[in-house]
Amino acid sequence: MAEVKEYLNYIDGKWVRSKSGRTFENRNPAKWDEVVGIFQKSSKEDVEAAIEAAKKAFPKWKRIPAPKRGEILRRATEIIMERKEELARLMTREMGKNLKETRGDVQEAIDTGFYAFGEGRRLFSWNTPSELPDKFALTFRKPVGVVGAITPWNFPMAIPSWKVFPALLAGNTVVIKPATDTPASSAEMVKILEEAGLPPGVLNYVTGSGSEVGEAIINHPDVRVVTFTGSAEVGSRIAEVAGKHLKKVSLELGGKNPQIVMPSADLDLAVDGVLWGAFGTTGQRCTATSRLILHEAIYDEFIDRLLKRVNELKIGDPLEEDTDMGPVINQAQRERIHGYVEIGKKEGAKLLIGGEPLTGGIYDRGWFYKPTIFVDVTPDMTIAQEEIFGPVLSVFKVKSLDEAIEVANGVNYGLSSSIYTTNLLEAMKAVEELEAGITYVNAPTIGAETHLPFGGVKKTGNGHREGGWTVYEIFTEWKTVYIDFSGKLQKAQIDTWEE
Ligand code: UN1
Repeated sequence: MAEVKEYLNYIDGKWVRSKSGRTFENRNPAKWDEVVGIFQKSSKEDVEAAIEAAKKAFPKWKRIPAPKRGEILRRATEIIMERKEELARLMTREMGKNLKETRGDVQEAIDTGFYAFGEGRRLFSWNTPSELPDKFALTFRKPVGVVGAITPWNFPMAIPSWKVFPALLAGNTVVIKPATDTPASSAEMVKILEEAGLPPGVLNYVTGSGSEVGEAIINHPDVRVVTFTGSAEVGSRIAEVAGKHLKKVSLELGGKNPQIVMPSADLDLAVDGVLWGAFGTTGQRCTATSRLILHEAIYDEFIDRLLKRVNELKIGDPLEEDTDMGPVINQAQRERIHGYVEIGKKEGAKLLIGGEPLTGGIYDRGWFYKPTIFVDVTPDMTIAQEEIFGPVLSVFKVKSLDEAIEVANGVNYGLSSSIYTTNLLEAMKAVEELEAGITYVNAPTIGAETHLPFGGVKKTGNGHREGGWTVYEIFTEWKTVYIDFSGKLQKAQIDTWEE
């Protein structure tokens, strides 16, 4: 077996061990016995050093013109492009999703990097007429300061890139804490940014647990923005602490995303959609389809076609090109998913397929779980309401579009949503009525593109949107400037203008 690589923290431009002297292993969820890397189990002291470095680097970094900051991101993105295949393979080993998907994950980082590069020559702001003569009213975007980025394991490079690239482009400095299940992909991203010429201290990388490293980041007074993607529970804790310190905070939390299928839909297309939405990434996306809402007129037919296709899914080693579905991320998560399945059965939902771990052969070496479908699910059940984050789909039968929309909206989350129909009026109504940050028509709930706003309503977040131009609202503050060249005292709201 090849020697296992030890990854260090990156603080003030140097790769260093944790002052705690502790480390942790990152294992391949498809092959328990394979250690992907050894990482630093950092403490509060490491976080303080990283924040100190970021604070020290900020005054210089923010003075570099945005187009020039963008040049560094462009170089980094070009390196990611060159190394795409190798990065995807590493990511599959640490996260367990198949190669097609990890290539897509790296591609999201590439798309985000080039968008950020372009934004260096935009970062548009507004000018507007003053109410007084000989006076300009202008606005500018300013960086906020030190950003703390806490990222999840399901998109090991894409989500760090959504946060780090725009934060840096806007002139902030960053401390990133990646998920302990997937720290290698973000370490590679940091190395690439270093190679592309990012000055020391501008980006710092500290690995370790949420309770030590995450808490130290969110509680530190010098971190002015916290950006987090993960569970609603942790998000709410972050908002509480950030509220106490009056920090800016951007949260991307859970989803319970519905796909509605109406009688006029192309059923094969809708089956393709739900298979990809529910079982792609083994159901471990915030945008995953966890609820399928079928009109009664096509219910039986649809379930038949869906079952046939689920049985054909190839579940196995995600490094093999034809694998559709890999394992779930870890043992705790598999137990959690199974716990929900047990609750579903107890509450009276009918298990149509799956509902247990896969066993035998390679399955005994990884955290594999069968694609699982429940029918006869009613909106009040736990599996209809809570985010499971695994390959579990709940199916509902409805009599009308109105009822479908009512079921779709009857949860606390509102990230993504989808309707399959060829009826224009139904499509428009769904677009108008579905309570979600994203609605797809004749496409699955997953597959957001990086240059559009990404985020959700209700408990999915706190009103921010990542992606595209909207992410720059998170990482900038507005400066309003009035320039009076009248040569006299002019009083807004009081003086009236006369020739
Ligand atoms: C997530 O699951 O947190 O739209 C992000 C999608 C991906 C991003 C998902 N582009 O499914």
